[in-house]
Amino acid sequence: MIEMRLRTRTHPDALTGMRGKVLGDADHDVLLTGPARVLMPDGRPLCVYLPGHLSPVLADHPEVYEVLHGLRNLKSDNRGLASGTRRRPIPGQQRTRAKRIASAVIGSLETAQRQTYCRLTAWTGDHLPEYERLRPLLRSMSAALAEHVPDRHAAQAAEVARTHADYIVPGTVFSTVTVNNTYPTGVHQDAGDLAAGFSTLAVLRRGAYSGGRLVFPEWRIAADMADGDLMLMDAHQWHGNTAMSCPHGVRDDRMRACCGAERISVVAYFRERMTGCGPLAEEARKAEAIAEKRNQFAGKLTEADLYGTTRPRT
Ligand SMILES: O=C(O)CCC(=O)C(=O)O
Repeated sequence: MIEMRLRTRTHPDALTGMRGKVLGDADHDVLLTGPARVLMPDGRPLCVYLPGHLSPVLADHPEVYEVLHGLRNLKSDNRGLASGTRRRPIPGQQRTRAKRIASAVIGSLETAQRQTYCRLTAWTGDHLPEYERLRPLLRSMSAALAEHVPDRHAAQAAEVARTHADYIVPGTVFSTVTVNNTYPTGVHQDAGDLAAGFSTLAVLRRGAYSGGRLVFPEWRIAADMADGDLMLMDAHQWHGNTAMSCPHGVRDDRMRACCGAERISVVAYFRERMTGCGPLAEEARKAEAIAEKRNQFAGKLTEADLYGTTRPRT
């Protein structure tokens, strides 16, 4: 494996202008093509690229692709800059929304704004056997993190040990997984994952397409992730993808329907506020109590009535 220490970075003003943008090939100078460890100028790891690392586990477990492919119709308008657009206000609501993209969050989530209890995401709760079928892939990703970035893995494992087992993929240091299907992410930084930990990103690829390279634009480094490739990465650094195209065009429907092109990225990580969650059954009781109050008073209650005088953890 080659090791590379970066010296130069993109000027902050230029980087600001890139936020939310889908990148092009002019946004990187170095394309990683073999196993590589890339360090930032201060010695912290930016990424470790492991081409083909997951090919054996994907070959042994074809069901993993089937489950991930099955998630392609789950859309999200909550990915902010990663959607390649800016958030827009929703009339009459405090919430904002970005473009709808094929991005699904599966696994566990902590409390957030109006979701005042920890939980499994809706898909996960409804499809537990399918979620469990992803374990071989997730275990292999977690083991690679332990082997190649042991200090970050240890920091994450320590937080996992403080978290109720209901929320952790057994045999891994992951609580949560984002699965993206065939769209280029705009330049963004991930949020909510453990700062002292490290993120892991796998790619499964089908059909003919070009682009979709994973780029760290501040450092002008990229990888054209092939099927079975794994990137261990600091997701708090700006990152995004180059535009994707296939012989029939660039739109998502063209990519899938005409070219049979598919790029699935699987981002597995630990959400740092999961440590504050009670057992799943206890959190589910909280959720039921709130739903019951809502139903009883059908929209006549304030947040203080529902949650008490102080706002619960968000
Ligand atoms: O698909 C990729 O290469 C990047 C995915 C990503 O950055 C994300 O989902 O946050």
